[in-house]
Amino acid sequence: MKITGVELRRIAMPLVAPFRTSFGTETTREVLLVRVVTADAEGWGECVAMAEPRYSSEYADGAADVLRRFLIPVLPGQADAQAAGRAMEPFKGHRMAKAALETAVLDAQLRARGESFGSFLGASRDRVPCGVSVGIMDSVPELLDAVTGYVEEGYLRIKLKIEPGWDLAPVRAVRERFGEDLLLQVDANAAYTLADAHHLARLDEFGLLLVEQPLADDDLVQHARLAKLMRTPICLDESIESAAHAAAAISLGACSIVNVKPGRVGGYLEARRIHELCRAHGVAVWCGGMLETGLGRAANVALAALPGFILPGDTSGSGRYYATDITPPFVLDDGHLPVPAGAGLGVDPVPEILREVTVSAEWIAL
Ligand code: OSB
Ligand code: MG
Repeated sequence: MKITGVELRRIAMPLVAPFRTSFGTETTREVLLVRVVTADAEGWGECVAMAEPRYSSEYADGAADVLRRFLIPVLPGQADAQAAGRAMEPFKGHRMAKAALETAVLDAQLRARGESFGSFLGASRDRVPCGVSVGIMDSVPELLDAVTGYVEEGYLRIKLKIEPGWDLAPVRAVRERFGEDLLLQVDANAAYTLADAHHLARLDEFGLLLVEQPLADDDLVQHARLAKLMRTPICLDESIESAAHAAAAISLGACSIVNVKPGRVGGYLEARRIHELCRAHGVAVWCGGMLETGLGRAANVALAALPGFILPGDTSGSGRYYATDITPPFVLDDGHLPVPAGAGLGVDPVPEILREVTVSAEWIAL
């Protein structure tokens, strides 16, 4: 497949409500989109790097820079996703940037041959159960209102963002209001240290599915210690940037569940490898999210349909974050989203909407 050029497009999407985590508050999602053009088809990749390096070291402007200077120039003349991935390997890190370019190449390749992401990745279902990530709020009543809305929309699992000072009380309130059958989990985004182990163990009484990334990104050994001190299963997000990290975490006993985010691990091919590895070790995985537009969401839903993705993902409907998505919206049906069946991602940006949210676009000819 001959790639003739790549477009880097910056868009800004207003969120329906501010989204607060232990690392910051978002009101607008600034996204870098990568569009690969070939003679036969175009492909899209959404870079999940955020505007500022708070979730991880990557950020959107940095991703655009490394793509423009290093990653796009080494794309082979004849490239498929695997070849593109190999060509980018000598450059360290920048996994979110690499993932976006690899995904755009994969989308173009699959569109050209009429195969869907789901079929290519090995999806075993045509719809996936959906959870929702609920931000930190100013008060518990405000949180209960938000969770009530999501439960009424049909979400099958609720994830509460936590941080020191916003943990036991909100979790207790949600558990008491919605009962023991609600699938409930929490995500600390690395806001605690091992010195908080005793406090974190108090979450055990709430019957949570998991606690996600309680300690720092590089604290695998501390996570293994914490795992021995609490009953709630530990799930890692930020700590797992590759299949090698997942293997290390599993052998150390640092986690018993993995949040798979394709952007964080360098793309859907590496995400699939992590799925295979975890499946072989009896470690459950689920698909995380990064406030994706419909383009990234489509690929995530396809990944979430693989057989090892046994927990509901952060694969919410488009309306969770955006009043108007750049693609036709993903809408929950009975708590599930359909896996797109069309070629490639199976969804396209709506040209007028894409134009409205575009901040800048840059064409790099190859
Ligand atoms: O830790 O999973 C996370 C959003 C941005 C950065 C990190 C995280 C999140 C979420 C929301 O929890 C996931 C989503 O709904 O897309
Ligand atoms: Mg997380």
